[in-house]
Amino acid sequence: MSIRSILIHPDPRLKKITAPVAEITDDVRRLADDMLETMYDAPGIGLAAPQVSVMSRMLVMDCEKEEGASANPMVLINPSVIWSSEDRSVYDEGCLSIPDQYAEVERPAAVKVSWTGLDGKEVQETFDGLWSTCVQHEIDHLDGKLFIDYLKPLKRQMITRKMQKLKREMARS
Ligand code: K1U
Ligand code: ZN
Repeated sequence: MSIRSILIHPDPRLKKITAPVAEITDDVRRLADDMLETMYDAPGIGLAAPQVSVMSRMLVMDCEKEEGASANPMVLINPSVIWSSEDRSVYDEGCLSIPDQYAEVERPAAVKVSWTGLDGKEVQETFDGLWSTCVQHEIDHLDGKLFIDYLKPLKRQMITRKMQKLKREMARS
């Protein structure tokens, strides 16, 4: 397993629609392990393949936050939302590709998602709470969408400028 580097916004790869995973190969299993290790190391509660420069429809997440609870890593291959609740909820979202920037985003409170597991079996599950927010945020990444795309243009522009400055500073050091 190895930690992969996470792309920072703005980057054209974070704006692209990803391609479905055709077959679960050793490369896909290795990518899943690396993505989980990268997510836990960051630390984060989710990570989508394009954030580590792989343009495939795949994400990992673990939103288990209970004190003393054991890890609950999930790997979703070719996920899609098949039902969204009418109820909406607001969460102060962050993104590993937009470090240290947070903003409230409103989304459906619950979603039913279908995906393929690493064992090749089809799975359907309904998520709510932070799991629901996270899975929607990660599926957005697979469709080239960032949480800042839900914000007013001025706020989005302000965050993008901060990220451009951060990338210039990172390039210098
Ligand atoms: O996709 C990503 O960039 C990961 C992102 C997921 C996410 C966070 C909040 C709402 C929706 C989706 C993160 O994990 S940002 C870091 C973060 O939220 C966190 C880090 C450590 C502990 C708890 C949360
Ligand atoms: Zn993100």
